[in-house]
Amino acid sequence: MGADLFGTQTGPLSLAPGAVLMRDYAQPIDTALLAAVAEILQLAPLRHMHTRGGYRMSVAMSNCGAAGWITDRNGYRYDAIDPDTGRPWPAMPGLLRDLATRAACSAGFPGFTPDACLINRYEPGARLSLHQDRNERDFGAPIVSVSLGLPATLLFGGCARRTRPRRVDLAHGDVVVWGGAARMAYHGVLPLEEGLHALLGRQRLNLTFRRAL
Ligand code: MD3
Ligand code: FE
Repeated sequence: MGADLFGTQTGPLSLAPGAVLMRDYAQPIDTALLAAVAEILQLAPLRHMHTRGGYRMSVAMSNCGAAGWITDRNGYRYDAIDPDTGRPWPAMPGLLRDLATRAACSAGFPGFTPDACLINRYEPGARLSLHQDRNERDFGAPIVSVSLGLPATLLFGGCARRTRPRRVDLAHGDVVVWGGAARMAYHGVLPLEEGLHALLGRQRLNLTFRRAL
């Protein structure tokens, strides 16, 4: 879209074909989002999962929705049951689901109905190495990401690992829709820098909404 009289970008910003950044999109409902996430985390506490290779992830994770993303000695997959509690993941609150559906629609992906929401919690130093999201059944559906709390630098490359990634700073309230050609792009997050956020303190939360099953 356009720029305001200060030259600041307003409205959706195209990062690459299929990737749409909407600055501050979730900010108007941030406290309600955080309250909903806090309730989910009471039922399905954050935990540091382990990769197939046995490494403990620096990012702590949980999920809500019909399916949750997990990793352990058997690798990456989606499962309806939280392995730590033995119960189904908490239901996805309407507020979260509707935010993802609205954002996807604004980015040109009408009818997005996520069945999985992965909650990533970064503390200073936590990072996510370059990867593709390929555990979902239908790559035709986009992924919607919502950043809350401390800012982070996202690395965003191409569909081949060798493509040199670009850096995109993501701040509290920013929403990105990753669909089309961007859906299979390699991406990662640089180590979180120290800081104190007014609502979240020394952490960053990232919500990713997916059509997993
Ligand atoms: C680009 N999460 O959970 S969100 C992940 O900030 C993940 O916690 C990061 O990568 C985080 O898998 C990045 C931005 C993001 C999410 C999905 C993508 C970028 C993407 C899928 C395809 C391309
Ligand atoms: Fe990812």
